[in-house]
Amino acid sequence: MLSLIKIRITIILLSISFAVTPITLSYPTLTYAQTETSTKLVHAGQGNATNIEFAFIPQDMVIKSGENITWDNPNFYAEPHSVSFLNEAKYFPEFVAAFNVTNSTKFLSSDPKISADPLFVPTEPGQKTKTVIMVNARAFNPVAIDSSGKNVTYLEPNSNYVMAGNESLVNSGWLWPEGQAPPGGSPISNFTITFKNPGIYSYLCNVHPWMSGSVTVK
Ligand SMILES: [Cu+2]
Repeated sequence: MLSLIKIRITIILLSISFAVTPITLSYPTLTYAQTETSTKLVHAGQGNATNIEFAFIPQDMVIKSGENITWDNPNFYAEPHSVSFLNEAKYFPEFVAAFNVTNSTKFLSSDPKISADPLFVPTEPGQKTKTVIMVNARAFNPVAIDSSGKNVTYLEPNSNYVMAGNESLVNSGWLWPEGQAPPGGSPISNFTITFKNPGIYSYLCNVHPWMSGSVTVK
């Protein structure tokens, strides 16, 4: 039941996300000039409002240990992307999640001008808590979760994070084109990671999970 609600809400949010941005499937051939500096740049998404490429460009990077990669969102249209490294599928940061609150908890909208109620999961008889569906901060904000899965550290917007390599989740938060974060949203437009340890690091976008990339650290 709960997962059905989660899936439905995710589909609704995805539908809203795509409803505002027309998609075409003809992708141009893209070239990307890489400058020889210690910081490498990867674009999240490319194209224009009528021809969006949902991809990381370049998709696969090879760097030396100690080098940085910065991801940005260079687009003219307000479509967010994330850079999300997770070591298990269960750490995928969904947009919404179920949270338990005490039965007596009442939620009042902070803005009387909007028509809003939280979504509750139906309660079982005798249940001492109720379960409410809320947006998941780990999906939208920069965050790192250590290898134990228990220590959650929120990062500043546009952070430079040093990757240990065994994290459960490292997420950029939603990267918006410069100046296009929605009102009230975190103005995040880039994310930088310093890779210290050799290995192959795969990542995806939590808005468009078919967008993926990798960083090979030699
Ligand atoms: Cu994306």
